[in-house]
Amino acid sequence: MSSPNDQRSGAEVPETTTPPAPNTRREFIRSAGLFTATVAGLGGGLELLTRRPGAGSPGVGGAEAQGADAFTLPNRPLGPYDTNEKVTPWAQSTTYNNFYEFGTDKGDPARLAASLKPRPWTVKIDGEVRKPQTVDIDTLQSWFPLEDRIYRMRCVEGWSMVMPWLGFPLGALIRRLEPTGKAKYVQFTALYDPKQFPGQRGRVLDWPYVEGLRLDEALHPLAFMAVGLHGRVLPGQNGAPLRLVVPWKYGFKGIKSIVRITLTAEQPKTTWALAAPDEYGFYANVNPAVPHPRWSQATERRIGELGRRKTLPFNGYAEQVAGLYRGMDLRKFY
Ligand SMILES: Nc1nc2c(c(=O)[nH]1)N[C@H]1C(S)=C(S)[C@@H](COP(=O)(O)O)O[C@H]1N2
Ligand SMILES: [Mo]
Repeated sequence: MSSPNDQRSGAEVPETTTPPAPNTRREFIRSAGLFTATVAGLGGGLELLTRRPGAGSPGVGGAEAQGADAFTLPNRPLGPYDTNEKVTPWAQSTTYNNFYEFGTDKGDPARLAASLKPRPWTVKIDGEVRKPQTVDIDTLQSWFPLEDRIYRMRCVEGWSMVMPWLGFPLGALIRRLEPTGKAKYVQFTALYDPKQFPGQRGRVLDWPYVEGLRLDEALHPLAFMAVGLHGRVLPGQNGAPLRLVVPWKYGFKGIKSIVRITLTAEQPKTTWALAAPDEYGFYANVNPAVPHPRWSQATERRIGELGRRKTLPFNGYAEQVAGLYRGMDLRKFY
């Protein structure tokens, strides 16, 4: 991101990590403490969480060669929001991470993630909503059927991955909270706890990490709250127990380990825009035409691939999201 680790060399991805024994959806629910709630409360959602052997999935073919990873990919036809690109193996998506609460090196989050305790966990919901409340993470999860989403993720540093998330649409959560007429934005706050996050013992960023979206962005069907990855409970290094995923924006918008969601009338402050306002804006839509002040954004390195590929406007989601920004100068609102 800023000086500590931008544009590192190509040799950072460890190749030795053994994936844990693959879970089925059912095991996912049980290990997340969700099984009872799901059976009792979700009805039709249960099918989504249960593997259906034999159901064809064009997107999974490319992943079969990845061994254990293929086993945990969604056993279903691709949905309208999924990419059919080769999924980044678990061994890479869980060991090459940005999560400065653990440290600024890509390997720090995986090395130190055991100090993060994702249960018990509550999320405070406040601001311009008719139903402010503090809710336990398992209760919050039980409100929605879990869905798979295979999304590209493009970091502002110039690398990308393909991530098979498990979670629910952010819009479903927002609507359930009933925003007031004054609500125009959503602010997200990550956990502040230096006992769990060794990186917070230093001041590399202004803690806690905060992020935000415009309300219409948050309601877009692509905006997603992840509680799982590769069919498993979300690992600490990827933002357990709850993280935001906004696939058309640079990765730093995807705030991890969320403890508070606030609906606001004013545009909220966001961590990287505060840290380096000339480098990172509130919008942070992936845009190959707008270079970072210190490097081009025209191309990216897909983790696991040699060479670079072209970066696409809105990270390839222009057809779905460009309408949100009609009339805006995307060079000014970066
Ligand atoms: N709380 C918090 N969330 C965060 C970050 C962080 O440092 N702290 N880093 C961001 C950045 S820069 C990226 S690219 C993504 C990386 O997500 P991943 O490690 O799951 O791939 O998380 C984002 N979310
Ligand atoms: Mo990033």
